[in-house]
Amino acid sequence: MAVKVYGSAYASPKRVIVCLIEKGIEFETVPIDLVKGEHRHPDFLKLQPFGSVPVIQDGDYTLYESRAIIRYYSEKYKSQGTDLLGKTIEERGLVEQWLEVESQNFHPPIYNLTLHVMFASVLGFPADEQLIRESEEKLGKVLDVYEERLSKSKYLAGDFFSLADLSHLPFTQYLVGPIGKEYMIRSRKHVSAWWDDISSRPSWKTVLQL
Ligand SMILES: N[C@@H](CCC(=O)N[C@@H](CS)C(=O)NCC(=O)O)C(=O)O
Repeated sequence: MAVKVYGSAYASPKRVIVCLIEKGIEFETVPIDLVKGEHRHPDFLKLQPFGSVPVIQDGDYTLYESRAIIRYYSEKYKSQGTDLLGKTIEERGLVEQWLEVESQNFHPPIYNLTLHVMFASVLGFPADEQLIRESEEKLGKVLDVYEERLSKSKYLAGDFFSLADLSHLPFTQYLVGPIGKEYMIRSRKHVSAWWDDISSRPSWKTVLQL
């Protein structure tokens, strides 16, 4: 039975979809329109009580939080498709470390940029220019750490592509595209090479065509 992924048009669900493709897991998408407020409908809140996407349904198993979902499938199907967790417990530790960095350091400023540059007008609130400037500055500092790390290893957790890299795909795609701040990637040689590598994976190209 195919895994149902709710909200596939948005960035966080794309984190899940690219993982499912890397793992060779069959899925179908269920549209949720955030602009129309479908994520606040009582039926949706039964699946995700905090009202955000993604949620997956796998038979009678329901799971939300994109990073929990990608960890779940990478572990459940460890030997199927791309191994996204590392071969040793030490590699796994580094995958987890960089997944946390993505979630705790990289994500907050890039989420603010996404909301205020891409979605303010569509959601009907004024973009906060000061927050945009501060978020850009914070993200730049995070990317400086990435530049240093990626000067020593090809990918974040080591010399293998993992969930830590994959988790960056959807929002970095916004950064280089609609947010209009590609210079933040291109001005850092190793980050730039890493982005070219991970964003040219067939799985991500498939997501972009969905
Ligand atoms: N921590 C959640 C965050 C998901 C998230 O921020 N989803 C956005 C779309 S990319 C959303 O549903 N926004 C609507 C809202 O939160 O009201 C996850 O990773 O699954």
